[in-house]
Amino acid sequence: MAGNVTFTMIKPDATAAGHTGKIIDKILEAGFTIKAMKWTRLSKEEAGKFYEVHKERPFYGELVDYMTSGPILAAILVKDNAVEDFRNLIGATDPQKAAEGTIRRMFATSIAANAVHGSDSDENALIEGAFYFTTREHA
Ligand code: FUP
Repeated sequence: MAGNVTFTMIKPDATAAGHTGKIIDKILEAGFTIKAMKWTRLSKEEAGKFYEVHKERPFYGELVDYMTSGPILAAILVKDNAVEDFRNLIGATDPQKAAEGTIRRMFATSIAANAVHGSDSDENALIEGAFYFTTREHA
């Protein structure tokens, strides 16, 4: 059975453009509850570690630079079928390919600056949540 937890980050392009509140509204309207939330800024080392799975990809350096370029909002979200439902809510990685009404279609500017992150599996949701929050913070 699918888990009920996912992890998100509202990324530097979206926080800088003042879209944070509107994106949170969309997330709540879709039925997610917020279990933990943190306004923070990643160091190069932290961003490099978070995206370590992409280390060999050509866009890795750019991705790390971009993710450290400004503040982000990290959050643990709860809902039945959280990972899949949240991926549907944010839309495809490339905002031009994202469906009408999805968060990336509405707020993202490019494939790199794509407004939000959403975990791609239950396992990664837990790993990524633990990257930012201790168990006590979201107990
Ligand atoms: P997603 O799961 O939709 O966030 O997409 P990926 O895990 O494939 O990619 C993670 C991040 O790498 C994206 F959010 C943005 C960045 N990326 C690029 O900058 N260029 C690409 O061609 C693909 C991904």
